[in-house]
Amino acid sequence: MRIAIPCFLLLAACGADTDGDGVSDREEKQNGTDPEEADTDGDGLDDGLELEHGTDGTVADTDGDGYLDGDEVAVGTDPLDASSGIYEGGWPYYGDKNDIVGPDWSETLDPGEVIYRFKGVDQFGEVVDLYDYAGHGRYIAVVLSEEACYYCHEVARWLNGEASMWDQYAEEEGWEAVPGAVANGTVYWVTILDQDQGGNPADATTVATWYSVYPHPEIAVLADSEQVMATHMHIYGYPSILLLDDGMRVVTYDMYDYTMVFTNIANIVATGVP
Ligand SMILES: [Ca+2]
Ligand SMILES: [Ca+2]
Ligand SMILES: [Ca+2]
Ligand SMILES: [Ca+2]
Repeated sequence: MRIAIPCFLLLAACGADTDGDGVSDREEKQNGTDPEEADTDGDGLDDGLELEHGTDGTVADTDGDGYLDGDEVAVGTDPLDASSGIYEGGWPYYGDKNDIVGPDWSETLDPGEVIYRFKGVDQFGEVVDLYDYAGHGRYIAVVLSEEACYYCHEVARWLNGEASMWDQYAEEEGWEAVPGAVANGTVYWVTILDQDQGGNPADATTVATWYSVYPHPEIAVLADSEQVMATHMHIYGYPSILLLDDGMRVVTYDMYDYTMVFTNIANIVATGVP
């Protein structure tokens, strides 16, 4: 009489499991995964777990929704369903964000300082963690605005590809590449509103209204209902914009201005660095 012994009980029955991911070397070869690499596609799920979840061990984002299989399993969204994503807006997600040590910034927000971990409700009513923008190898522009800020509206129009007073500035200053860089994800852009038209704290309605006027698919609009960013940024006027690296460290701080960050973004498009 023969007794079938499952591989996980006796690997000798199926051959060695060199990388210890619960899948034998032989089976890995059949599956196309790497017998010497527990997480072949580097998505945070070991090859054995990929088999359990039915995901593709050789594709980091099996359903192509922009979120890694491992992140989806950790958060609880469906890694096999593109309509089930982490943020409805499709904003980035960073599984290791708790490892960012910060904030450690001064009143002047000098280069290299780690910014405050802001969380605010977005135009779809979801709370977004700013640190989810870290870890993707991209720079992040974070602009603090209010509804009553004229230049903030003009820049939103410009980024949306509508005629704006900014067209002329862009031509004069060499910033023409900025809207395209935001649209194609070369840089991330996050708009934070902390006041509505009447000077009251922004809320979910404020950001939904802003989005209805400027429906940019790549820009999260977040409400800072507690006005904590204004406090941390020591602002004296809107807009004030930060350019951050992918470790949430300040690259540039434009207080009551945009110009240095726009030059940085144009430089990133041209050379890869700000
Ligand atoms: Ca293995
Ligand atoms: Ca994997
Ligand atoms: Ca996915
Ligand atoms: Ca999904």
